[in-house]
Amino acid sequence: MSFRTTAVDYVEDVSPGSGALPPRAWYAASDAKALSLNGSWRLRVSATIDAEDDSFAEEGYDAGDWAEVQVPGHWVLQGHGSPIYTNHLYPFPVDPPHVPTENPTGDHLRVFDLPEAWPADGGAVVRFDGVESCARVWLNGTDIGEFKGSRLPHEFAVGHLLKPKGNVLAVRVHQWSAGSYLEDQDQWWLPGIFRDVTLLHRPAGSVLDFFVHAGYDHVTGEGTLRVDSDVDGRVTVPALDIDVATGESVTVAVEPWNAETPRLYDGELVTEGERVPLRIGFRTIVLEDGLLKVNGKAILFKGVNRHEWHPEKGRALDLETMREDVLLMKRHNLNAVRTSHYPPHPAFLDLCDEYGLWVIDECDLETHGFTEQDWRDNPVDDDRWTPALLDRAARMVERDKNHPSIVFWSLGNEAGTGRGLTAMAEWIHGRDSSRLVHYEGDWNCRDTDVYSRMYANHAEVEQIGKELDGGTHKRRELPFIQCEYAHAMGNGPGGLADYQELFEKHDRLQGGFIWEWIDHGITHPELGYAYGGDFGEELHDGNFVCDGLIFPDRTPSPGLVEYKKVIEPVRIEGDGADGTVRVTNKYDFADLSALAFEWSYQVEGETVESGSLSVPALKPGETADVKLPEPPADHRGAETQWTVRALLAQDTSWGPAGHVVAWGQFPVAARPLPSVAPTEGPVRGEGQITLGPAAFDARTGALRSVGGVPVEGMRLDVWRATTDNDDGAEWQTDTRYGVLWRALGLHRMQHRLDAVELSDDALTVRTRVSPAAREVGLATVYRWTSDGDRLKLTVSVAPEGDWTVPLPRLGIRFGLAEADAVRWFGGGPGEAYPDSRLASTVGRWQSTVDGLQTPYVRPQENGARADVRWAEIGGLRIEGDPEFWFTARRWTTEQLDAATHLTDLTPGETVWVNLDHGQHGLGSQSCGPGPLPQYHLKAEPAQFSFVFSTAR
Ligand code: IPT
Repeated sequence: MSFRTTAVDYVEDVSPGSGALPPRAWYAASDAKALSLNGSWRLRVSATIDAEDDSFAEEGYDAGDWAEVQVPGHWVLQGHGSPIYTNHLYPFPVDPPHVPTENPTGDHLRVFDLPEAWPADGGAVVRFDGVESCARVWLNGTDIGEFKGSRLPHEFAVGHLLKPKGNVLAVRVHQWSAGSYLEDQDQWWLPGIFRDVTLLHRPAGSVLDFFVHAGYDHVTGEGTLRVDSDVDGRVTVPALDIDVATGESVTVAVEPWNAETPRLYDGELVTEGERVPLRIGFRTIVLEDGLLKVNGKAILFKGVNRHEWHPEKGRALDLETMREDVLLMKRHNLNAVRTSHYPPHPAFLDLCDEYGLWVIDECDLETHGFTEQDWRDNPVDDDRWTPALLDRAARMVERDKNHPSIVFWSLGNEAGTGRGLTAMAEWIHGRDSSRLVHYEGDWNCRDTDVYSRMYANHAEVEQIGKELDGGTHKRRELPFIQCEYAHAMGNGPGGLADYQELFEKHDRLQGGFIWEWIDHGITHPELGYAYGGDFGEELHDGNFVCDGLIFPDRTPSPGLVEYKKVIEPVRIEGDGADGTVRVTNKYDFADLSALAFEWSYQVEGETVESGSLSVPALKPGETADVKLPEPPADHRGAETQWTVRALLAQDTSWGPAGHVVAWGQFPVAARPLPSVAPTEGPVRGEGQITLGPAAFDARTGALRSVGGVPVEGMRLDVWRATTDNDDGAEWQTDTRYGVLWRALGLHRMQHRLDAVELSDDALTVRTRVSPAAREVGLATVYRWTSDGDRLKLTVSVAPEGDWTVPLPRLGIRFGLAEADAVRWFGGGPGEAYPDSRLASTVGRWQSTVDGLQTPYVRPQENGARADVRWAEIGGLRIEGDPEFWFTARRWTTEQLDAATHLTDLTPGETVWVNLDHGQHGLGSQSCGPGPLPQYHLKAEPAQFSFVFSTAR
């Protein structure tokens, strides 16, 4: 016996739906009337698909007591139900195409009148740009169809149903459907009508679908334009004097489009009933000599994976937020974006055309959860699902085909392999031969035009670059990209510069896309930003959803600042001694005429003179040696350096004049190391020992004060609050040091006091630092000397026992009772770590203690400043021999380690300062490889010194 009515069978039907119009090119606005149906809608959420009947769709239904919801939006972010985060696990039993009985269903209702000026003739369509995951639609009580494919547009013909006043648009949205099996992307599950709803007038003779073909011949400098249109008409491009019929080709001299100089020509497609604006970019994409070339040139992707995200609105992004993403990307030297893992709001692609970004447009497809059952029953290898896959491919390609920025069509992400993918690739190749097909899961490149991988380590990337990776014959003929690499979860990624070096060295390596753009944290009243598990989910993947280069509020993280430096389009190297700077243009297309160069000269980190530098407008790949001016007057004995910067010469669409694009620094005179002649000796007094400006505990030899500034708990420190990349992912096969460190007990080191020795010129404290239950230890000697004015500490560390792991950090830490302002000479302004330090600029910096913190959504080690020569904090001046890593925070490392959200960190009275001789690298092991061996902080004998005095 069945209790189900046929009216709900569509939810578990593998078909894409029924009633929708064929997909077609998307455009924002034409001269045809349009009515946005965004805004406040009525909402009723039920626990199941059939708890309520569909009478709400009928005219006259009174929804007065329903809630209100904003469209575009997700109802779970507007107080109805909760978001769920899983990486690849389906949050429901895997039994395709079935979904749970508990299937939150949001009935949406909107009543609207037609505007006065709405023409009486012609038809109309209602367009949904994105609804998750399945919807049934009624207009004025008539069922007009149902659809799946959350991040794809669906249009329905409704002209015959419209009336001037009181139209009732009813949309029933189900959170789960057969379509959910195809949408297992690593992100929050967020049901709702999350993109625009628009009513479009369709005048008689209006435009249907059209395809702009705009190629560029880099040999002749000519572009060829042909606009194929389902409805005949004319195509005009005033700036090019083009006025041709649709379907007719025309070849004229043009400026080509590329991501660096994104020349767009405004045009128009005019049919009998409509004028549609066109923005045409001429470019030709080919595979040639095993390389992807645009307009005759092999390009290098400096990309990022972008999910649509807003901390309050989820995936319902407004235009300004999209623009902010594009501007941030351009200002950080990125040139490419993969729309992981679904087609974005179409307006985002308009922005990519306009500002210039290469795009991998990815289909709304991922079946990653089937990996749990060795990919059995994977929909992409089951013919019953192929129509749904082809529908998704067509909806993406047809919608987006007129964007010059799109280079690749991507079949989807993490969907295993199967016939359905092949069918998609075949269809796409047949429909659009002017672009290439991408899919990462196809390591043999059976269906694809590029060898693409994710998280391959440096060594493998190098093998691939050298073409020593083998593979199928077809693969060997193809270029290589990393569609995902460098996992930006928490503190990191490390190792970017090392990847970039490989990408630039081997032609076959055409760059990559960092995982990922933004942390998907959700604004939360108690937690700051919520992540997986914070909404009581049954299954979740914690903060794996916070792995972006920008924080949820779009503040750039240090990872983005590092990436900007690593991929800068101008290389500036110099030789301080002979006073020349070598400038190399690393753009693919642009010369350097848009940039102005500036030199400055620093003494002890402070700029004493600066001026402009004339650099020729080098073409891509060219290098010039440019003479620097005579260095400013002699600064004998001081550390001096040049800094040369490349700035935007004029305001551009994405950055103001003066915006720094690239820079280089090179030393002239080396730093004089601090020296303290040990002229004083320690004096034993009443319970304390004094030495120069310092007082020590007589029994333990612990430092108590320097020049009257109290100092608490100074001792060796090897622990850091492990980063997501230290901890690694549980499925990582590589060594996960964060886990090993904790198992070894490095977070609970004991300090055994062996001796306090007073000699004529030094106080020496001998200790052994080691964890309970283990034989490994660090014999640690603190040797204090003074010249009466200043106090020098030399720490000597000798590992004992069998150390099989590197150290998290090696240095000293201590507490200061009163400290806020910090000044330093060294790397800044932001944090740096051994394998993420290119962006650290040597200079004089200042901050508050709070300003030194990097707000990783899950608190962890952060905020170290590299190459610090000296720092002043809390009345103390500290000079290093050699330079050191400086960190200060208003909580202990233990508190930082224990915190799960930023709101767990409550400042105490004491400021804890770490002065490190070494830090372990960051790597990318929360999904990819750990730090390269050269960035490991090996447990080996070490000696380092600090000189303390009171700050001037
Ligand atoms: C890879 C996914 O493609 C991406 O969506 C994201 O989940 C990323 O990992 C991690 O944040 S898949 C991984 C198993 C290599």
